[in-house]
Amino acid sequence: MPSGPAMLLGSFLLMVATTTVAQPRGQKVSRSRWIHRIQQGQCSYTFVLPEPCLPEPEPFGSSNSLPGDSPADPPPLGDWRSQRVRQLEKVLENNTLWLQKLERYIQMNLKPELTQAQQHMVQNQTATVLELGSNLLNQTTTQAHKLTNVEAQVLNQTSRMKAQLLEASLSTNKLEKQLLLQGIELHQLQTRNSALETRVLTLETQQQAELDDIRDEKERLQHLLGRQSGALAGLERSLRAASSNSSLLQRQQRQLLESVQRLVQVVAQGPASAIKAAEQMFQDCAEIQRSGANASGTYTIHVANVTKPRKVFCDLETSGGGWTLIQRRENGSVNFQRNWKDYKQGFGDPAGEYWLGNELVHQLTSRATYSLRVELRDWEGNEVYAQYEHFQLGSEGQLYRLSLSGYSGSAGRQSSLVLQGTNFSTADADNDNCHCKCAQMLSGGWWFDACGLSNLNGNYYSLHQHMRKLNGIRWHYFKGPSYSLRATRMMIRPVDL
Ligand SMILES: [Ca+2]
Repeated sequence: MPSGPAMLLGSFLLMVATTTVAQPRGQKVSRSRWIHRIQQGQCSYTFVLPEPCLPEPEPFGSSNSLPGDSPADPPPLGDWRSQRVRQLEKVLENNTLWLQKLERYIQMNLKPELTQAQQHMVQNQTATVLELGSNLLNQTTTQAHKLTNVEAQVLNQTSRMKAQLLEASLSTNKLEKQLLLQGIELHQLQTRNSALETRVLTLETQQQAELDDIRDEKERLQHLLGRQSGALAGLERSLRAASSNSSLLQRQQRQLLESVQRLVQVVAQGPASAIKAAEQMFQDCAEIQRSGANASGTYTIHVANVTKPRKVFCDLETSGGGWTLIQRRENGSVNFQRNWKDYKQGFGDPAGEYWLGNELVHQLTSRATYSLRVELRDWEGNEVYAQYEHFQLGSEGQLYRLSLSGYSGSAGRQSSLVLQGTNFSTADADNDNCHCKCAQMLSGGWWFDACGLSNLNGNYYSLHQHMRKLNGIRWHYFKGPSYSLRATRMMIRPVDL
């Protein structure tokens, strides 16, 4: 394979031959110089060549002619040609010499540069190889160092683990020994336990037998106790009858005294007021019933400490009769949205809807022990009642405080009225246990607590409008908190009827 400079030289020679023989390709600078460029890789070479100088051939027939010779003979054609060939040979010789010179020059100038470049390349490569070698050597030593470190660590770990294994095996041996000892102890305990169990069993059977004896004894005693308590109850009953008889006698004596006083007054006033006095004799419906009346209806009563006689409705049939109605709702004909004074004095019609009045009820219930019966009817035709064994109303100074006890009846599993210590409230007298004003929110006058589970004096709502009414006629344990009832009655009678 030819080397780079040799190829360059070949190209150059080819170029010279081309410029000499064929048409010049380069750029003409002057009359006597030619510039030629060659691109070799990244390098370009520029050559400036002298233009070949050719002697002008003598014109054919002009040479060797002497002046005055006329007409001289032209030279022969063969001489002119040979002359021309000689001239060309001379030119060729010149060019060859010049080329040889050029070749020498190139050889002298290019060779050291080439060898220098080769040496330089070789040096560079050697330096790179040496650097790589030293790097590799460094890395190898580092790795070897790391390896020795790791090896040392592994050896340390192994020795530590061996020591631990040894310790573990020692402790395992100890544990095995302890387990063996414990097993022996456990066995001993089990044998003792079984012995104890048998003893306990025998004791238990003995105790069971004793227990059975005791139970028999207890049953005998209970039987005896039952008989004795029966006898006691009988005694109590007779005692209560005796005491009630005595209180009834006292009461009748008092009433008789009052009647005598009134009769004395009547006699003193004359016969005109005799009929009126007869009406004033009855304090409540129970007395009217005792006097012989047996039909429910409107009657007139005169309560002690109450100046005017009052018309009331008496129920003389329900559950033994003798009931004085203190409240009745049945059709919404009377407005129950009233003030304190109205509820104190009473309002409405005794034959229809009405409220007897807190003052009168207070006077009645403070003279004798009364019971209360509340009767309720819903829009589906169900009728229930709530009965309280004892009912008493405080004075106006006590805000007509309610006292109830002994609830029974069918209007719910428990009372919808708070039994003790609830004051009466109206829209203009807030005596409830709420920060709010229950009477204003729920309407009517009632023993609101805060604000309680009932209000039989609420707004009256007709059928289909009675649901979801918080200010209606409510009794929680009968129909829930927002069902407005169809009809209600509240009535009282003395306990010792
Ligand atoms: Ca309040």
